[in-house]
Amino acid sequence: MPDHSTPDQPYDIILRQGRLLGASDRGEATDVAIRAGKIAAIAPHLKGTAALELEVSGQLISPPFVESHIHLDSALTAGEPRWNQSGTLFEGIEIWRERKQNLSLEDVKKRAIATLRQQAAQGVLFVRSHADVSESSLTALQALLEVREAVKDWLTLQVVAFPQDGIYGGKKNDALIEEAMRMGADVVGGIPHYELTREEGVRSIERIFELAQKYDRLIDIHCDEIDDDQSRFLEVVAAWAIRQDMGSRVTASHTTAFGSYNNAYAFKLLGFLQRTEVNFIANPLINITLQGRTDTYPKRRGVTRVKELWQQGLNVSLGHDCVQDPWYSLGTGNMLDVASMAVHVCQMTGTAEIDACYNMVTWHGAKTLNIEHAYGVEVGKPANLIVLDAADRYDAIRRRATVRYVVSQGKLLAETEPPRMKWNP
Ligand code: 17E
Ligand code: FE2
Repeated sequence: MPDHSTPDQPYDIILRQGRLLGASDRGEATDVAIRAGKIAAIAPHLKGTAALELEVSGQLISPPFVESHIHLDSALTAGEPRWNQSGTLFEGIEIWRERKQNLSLEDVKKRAIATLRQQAAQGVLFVRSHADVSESSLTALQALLEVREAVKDWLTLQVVAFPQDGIYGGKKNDALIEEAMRMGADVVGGIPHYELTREEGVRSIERIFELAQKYDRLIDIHCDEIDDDQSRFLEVVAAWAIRQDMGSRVTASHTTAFGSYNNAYAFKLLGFLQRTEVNFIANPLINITLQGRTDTYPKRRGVTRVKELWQQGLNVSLGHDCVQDPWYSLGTGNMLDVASMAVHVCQMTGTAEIDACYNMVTWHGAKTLNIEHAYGVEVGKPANLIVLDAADRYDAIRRRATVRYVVSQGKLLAETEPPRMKWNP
């Protein structure tokens, strides 16, 4: 790779001797130079100078984490107005229904930006957030659209118009989701398993595809987020994706019922899914806590078939889903927590499987968000990268390694010192 630095034209930043991760390699020691917001050069030893030189030998240089599924409108509201005592999805929806009666733009924006800062400091620079649009003032959506603009110099935010109470669960909801499209939501959402009837669930999927076509938007549906083995909306999503030939623009989130389907049906469905390019998002932290609540023992894990989908070559990414909200009172926004939980809950413990879980919070997330063209540490691409205090993917996940540096759009956005222990025997 040519070195374009001259004494009159230094780089902005040079990272020295980090292990640069590609999607399918283990990382070779190299220098990476950044100028004017772009990756300017990558070579084993760059000669130029830079305003900021970072010695990162032995550490990983990776593209940033991608948070493909979170609800920023409800983030940081755990306990308001009350705690979720049953731990179910449905009690969460009821608590949120109360909390969302007194949303203001300030309230949502403040919590969303605080959450995004927490994420970005831990290396997340691309986020897809759902915004509940089944509340008649559309405050959550308006607020997240304003946040998308407010953070755009350091983080890319996609906003999904998410009809939490169902498109047909309230008289105004259908009009509200269409208004959300006109206001500029990036993605159409849905929740077919929570529509009042199976038929309305199917109809909601038709409506989602119609809106996506009309407004030229992506699709991301909360699909079959229940342990009910009869919840079979994923097949409807697959059918529409095949007919409309828009698979890679479509995402099925959660699909936890897939973990409860009988194998005869699941294998047939896997075959249909392979005729699509539908993306999948599992949220292992939330799925393992919300699902299985009606079981005694044996108790199901309530997570979709991550390993099998991945083995079949389908695109699977992982999300945090919640940070301190009515569905999940824990969470810090750390994507390595999410990847670690996937390793455990999905039994992805083989070496290639652990590496895949890392890729599910990086490259696969970028594919889900349809931002691959601008993603990756490659010459000419926007200079977004992180440096992890880790030797490889396995080490990063095992130790939830500290994200040492976060470079966003060519600038050093955040630095964190790894904790240092003093041993006094
Ligand atoms: N709403 C929903 O339907 N499912 C979820 N997992 C969350 C909100 C967090
Ligand atoms: Fe969700």
